[in-house]
Amino acid sequence: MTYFKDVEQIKYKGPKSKNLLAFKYYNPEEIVNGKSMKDQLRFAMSYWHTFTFMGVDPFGSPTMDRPWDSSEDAMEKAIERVHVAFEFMEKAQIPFFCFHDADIAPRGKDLEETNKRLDIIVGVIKEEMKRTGIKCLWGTTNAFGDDKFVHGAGTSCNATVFAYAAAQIKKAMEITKELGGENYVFWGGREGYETLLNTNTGLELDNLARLLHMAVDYAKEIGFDGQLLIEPKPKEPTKHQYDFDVSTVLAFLRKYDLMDHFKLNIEANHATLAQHTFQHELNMARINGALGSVDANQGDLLLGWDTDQFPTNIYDTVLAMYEILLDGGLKKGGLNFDSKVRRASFDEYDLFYSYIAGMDTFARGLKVAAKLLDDGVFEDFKAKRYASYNEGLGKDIVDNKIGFKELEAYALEHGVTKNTSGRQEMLEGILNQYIMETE
Ligand code: XUL
Ligand code: CO
Repeated sequence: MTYFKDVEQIKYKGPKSKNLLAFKYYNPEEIVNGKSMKDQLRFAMSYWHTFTFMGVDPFGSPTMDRPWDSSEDAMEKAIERVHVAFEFMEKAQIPFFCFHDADIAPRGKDLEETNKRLDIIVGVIKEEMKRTGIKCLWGTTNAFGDDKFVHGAGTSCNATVFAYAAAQIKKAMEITKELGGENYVFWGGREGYETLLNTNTGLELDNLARLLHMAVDYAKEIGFDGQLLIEPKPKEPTKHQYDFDVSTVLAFLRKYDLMDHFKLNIEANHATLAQHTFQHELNMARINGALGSVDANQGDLLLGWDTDQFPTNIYDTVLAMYEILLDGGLKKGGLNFDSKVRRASFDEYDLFYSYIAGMDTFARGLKVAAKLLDDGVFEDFKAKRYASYNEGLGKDIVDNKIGFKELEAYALEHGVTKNTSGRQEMLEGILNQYIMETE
């Protein structure tokens, strides 16, 4: 059964094309910075936003009446969604997908039935993967939606809920391995708190670390060699999420001796919710050797919540790709569109327009970032800006050769040299020029 009859595979037609169902900048085979765009960008479809989001918001009912959801039987519907998801990815040229267990199969009456259902759907997904060559970027479990997780999963005050969450993670890791997933993600859905009047934060954080150590051990036991990732987010659904931002997660990983086993999955809209830029979060992960993968989306400056919009802001994608290229590329990671169409964009063809817009914006971002790096625009400026640490006094500081007494003697004798301008506006002007002029 074909659901997108009016769409052939989306092809690159160049920036002058007026074809709305074509890529203007994403040219999968074009080589940028030594690799094809396809291999540089490693685009992934989020199963949840693309095939299980029906347009519900806190004020209104579903708006997306999908033709592939016509069966009354939950398993038949789930199977049809697999087929349409692969038709969509093939036509949109998306080489990877990401999923939660709950996205692909309906929950059963108990864990046993849920797991059996997962096995059936995983079988169908595997056939489609074989047919299309599309791969799994990462899997995860949904340990936040069900009412049992009302007080959290690994940080629940109820030990039986902790056990249930562990059982779900165990199964989700097994099926991610079965699907050849290159990473496994932990987003702390309800791992956080609303009030300290009823919360033992010390125990909750220790328990979260225990759960993650168990996951590390189990990955080793079953031979899952994918990268484990933590996805920071400061708030929503809880008022205070424990995995607040990159720096908070790094401190947690270091405290609990987990640094060797985890990297981070950085989401743009989570960065801005934490009052950081997307680039800041990528930068913090990069300089700590912990940049794993990316959830590509954008928020809305005027709204204070996680709007998960498709990324169309070229500045953000240039600066994100800049950090990613400085890190040597995405490696096992990818750009997962953790993005959803607006509730009013309810037509199924809106899925194509939104992915095309997101993929083109990142493709262009990649090219501009690669040119900025090639020409040494900001890196040469930075090298000169910090040149005082290359010799003499500065080199002694960097080499840890001197302390307060020697520094005081230096200051008393020499004072300070004249500061030079930071030239922010000049650099912003150059950035604009590259965005507008790069071929
Ligand atoms: C929630 C979010 C999740 C994770 C996976 O804000 O980003 O979809 O990416 O659980
Ligand atoms: Co996400």
